[in-house]
Amino acid sequence: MEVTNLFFKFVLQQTKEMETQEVNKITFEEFKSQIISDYRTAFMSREVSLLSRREVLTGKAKFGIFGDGKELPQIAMAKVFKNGDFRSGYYRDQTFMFAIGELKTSEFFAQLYALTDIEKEPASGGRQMTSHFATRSINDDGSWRNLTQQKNSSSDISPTAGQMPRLLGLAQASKYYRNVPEADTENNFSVNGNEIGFGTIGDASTSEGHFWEAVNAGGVLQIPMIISIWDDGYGISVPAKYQRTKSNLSELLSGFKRNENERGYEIITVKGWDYPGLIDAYSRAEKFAREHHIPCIVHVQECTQPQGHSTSGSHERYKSEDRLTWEKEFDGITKFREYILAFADHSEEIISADELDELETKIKAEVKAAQKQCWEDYLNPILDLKTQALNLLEKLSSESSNAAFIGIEINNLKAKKSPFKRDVYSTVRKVIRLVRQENLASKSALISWLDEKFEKEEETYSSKLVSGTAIKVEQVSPTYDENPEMEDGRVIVRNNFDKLFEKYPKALVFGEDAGNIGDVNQGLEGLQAKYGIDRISDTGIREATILGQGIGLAMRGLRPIAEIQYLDYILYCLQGISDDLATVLYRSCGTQKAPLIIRTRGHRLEGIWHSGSQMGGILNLVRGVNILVPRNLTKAAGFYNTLMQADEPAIVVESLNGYRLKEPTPTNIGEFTTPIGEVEVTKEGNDITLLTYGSTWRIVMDAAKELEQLGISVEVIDAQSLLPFDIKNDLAKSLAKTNRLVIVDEDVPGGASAFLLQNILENQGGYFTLDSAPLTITAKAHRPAYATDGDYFSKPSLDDIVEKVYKLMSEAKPNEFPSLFE
Ligand SMILES: Cc1ncc(C[n+]2csc(CCOP(=O)(O)OP(=O)(O)O)c2C)c(N)n1
Ligand SMILES: [Mg+2]
Repeated sequence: MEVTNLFFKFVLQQTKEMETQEVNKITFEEFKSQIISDYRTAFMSREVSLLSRREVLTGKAKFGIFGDGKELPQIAMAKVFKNGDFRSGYYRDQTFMFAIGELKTSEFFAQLYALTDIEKEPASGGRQMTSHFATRSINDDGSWRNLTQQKNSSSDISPTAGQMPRLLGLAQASKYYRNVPEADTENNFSVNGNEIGFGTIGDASTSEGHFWEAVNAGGVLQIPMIISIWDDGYGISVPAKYQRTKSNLSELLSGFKRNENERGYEIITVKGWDYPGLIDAYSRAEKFAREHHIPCIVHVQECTQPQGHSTSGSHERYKSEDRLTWEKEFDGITKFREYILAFADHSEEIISADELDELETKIKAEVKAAQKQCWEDYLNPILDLKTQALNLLEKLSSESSNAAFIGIEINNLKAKKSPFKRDVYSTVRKVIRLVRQENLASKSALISWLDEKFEKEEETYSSKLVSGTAIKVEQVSPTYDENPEMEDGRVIVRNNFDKLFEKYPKALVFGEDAGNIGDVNQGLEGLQAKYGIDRISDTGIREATILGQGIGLAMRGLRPIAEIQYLDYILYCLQGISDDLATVLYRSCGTQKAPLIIRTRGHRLEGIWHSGSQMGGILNLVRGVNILVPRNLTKAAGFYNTLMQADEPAIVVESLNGYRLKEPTPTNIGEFTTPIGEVEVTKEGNDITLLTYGSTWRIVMDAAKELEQLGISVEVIDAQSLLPFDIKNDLAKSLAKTNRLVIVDEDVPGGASAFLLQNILENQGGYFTLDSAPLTITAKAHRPAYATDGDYFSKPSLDDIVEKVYKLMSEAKPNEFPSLFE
């Protein structure tokens, strides 16, 4: 009788919220095999953690951070995770990944050793540190896989809570697909918007602003998302009382709870060692999220960390004896075992203690075998590399007059039983330096071997920063009537967006004031009324999660345009652009993409937080994202048209003071493109090349006119695309003619201008054609002071440009251009 009580308690809990369904759907036999299989997964995952830590401590792997102590909740979460669903989680989730069948033990070890074979380490091809999980979303040619037919995990990042903003978009995509079904005609992304975004986060990481911003936004959006908090009471060594106002997180979060009157969250609290309780918690959460798009928080309390935080230290340093004893007693696997064996005490056995012991022994052996095989898979190619190098080195040594020195290097390398590739290559490179004065066939053979290997290693470690599609989009110039109508720039970009939303049902735009009023500068005016609130929408003031929404939506096949109201405020989401968006393709080794367009506006306004020109700072943090700085709104529209045909992320910085300037209206709105990675010569000249971009271009053009009057023939080039910059080396061509270079921008000294200089002088070899030292004319190092005069003294003015260019020419040709101020 008692037995059935236990069994039925389980079944009832599992179906508590499903009153319409028949209660007893599974038989005891099925229940038994489910339990044993779950125990197997949990125990296997634990064994992986234990063995992996040993691998780090014995020096075979560099660092380890594992999911021990969080096994049971993840097994419960995996049970409700269906095809089409997406995870956005963190480094503790190995058990979940095992349980959904998207991680093999061998793959876990492959990542631990940084094995670079994408087949063996599919999450990142050896690029990511251990426990950074991912599934494959795109094929090798960049096309989408059918994400509804597989279980999906967005690629993990290390910054705590960095996964939260992205989670929003992953969940919001379901709502979008449910409301705009024509966005998925290929049926690759959604089945009626039924997919859930599952987020996981550690308790201490909830101290981050990203967490609260994402929770708040998710409640506003009412999207199918389940946030699980693995609460083990610590963030490395720092306990809950230093992390948050109230140590009980669900109590702290209770203001977000929904009630009869107001939307909000379903908040569920459960213990991390309570197997049936966890199954119940997740089956309830799933129901709310999947069918009703009600966001849920599952606060999993009393998780443990059997091995402490990571391999970097031991938790005995900061946990009390009592805590450590409690953690042993309430270890999820110990408790699960007790739960399973308790059935026998009540006369109907699931498995005996002896059988369970036997199972454990078997699992340990399996894990060990997988680890051993993986270590060989990792090491053998390097040993092979070592053999190849040694053969070439020995041949060289036999011919070289430096044989004695080479011999030492050979012996050092031979002595390394588990070498890194670095040991092999470094030896070879050192030997090449040793024989620098010799001319031997065996030396040439060694050099060719090294070149060939390095080409492959370049692919292994440095490929897939971008897909390369953006620079390949077919170019279509804007066409004009004979007497084109002149329109405000904002109307041109608005009309272009109108065409894009008509053409691409996958396109949506969201941001502060983007919906109802159609953005503060009215570049989206009237479009919400035309395309609906799902596609053109307002958001709260929350740049980090506006960005995150965009990343998640893009990862689910949509073409989001995230509005960051002003370039000055992009700093709030620069972390996410840098850590997450810019690295998606690279860190997943080309298996995931997020072609998000960030639309913003800046340059040449007035005031410390309203002049947005921090381009150098941005440029240096977001490699992997296109940075486009159109000088007018036609150019901007062209960039959007190009980007929609490519699959790369981009930031488009529109010119804030360009919206009310008149531009001729193209006849092929929505069709013309602005090439990415190409500069434009906007005025030809012979004496000097002036490179600029964005709003400064207009000032430079005016300065160029005046300089012409002073007898200086200026070639003005608009960079327009900073990342990538000038792939056709047009600057070098211009310098070959003018032999003088001036770069003008309104960033700080050494900002974007330094980036451009490096490109031109070093990459394009521009240095060799210069007759004068290159000059940068930039803003001051401080933020620009307010108003007209603040601008005049903070940023390069027409006077500054004219004088500095003149001075450069005067130094070169004093007779022709006498000094202005002497
Ligand atoms: C932004 C950022 N700050 C600091 C770290 C270093 N760090 C890694 S994990 C961690 C503690 C996280 O604790 P918690 O969220 O409770 O997760 P747990 O490891 O306990 O599961 C810290 C501080 C980081 N990865 N990212
Ligand atoms: Mg913690």
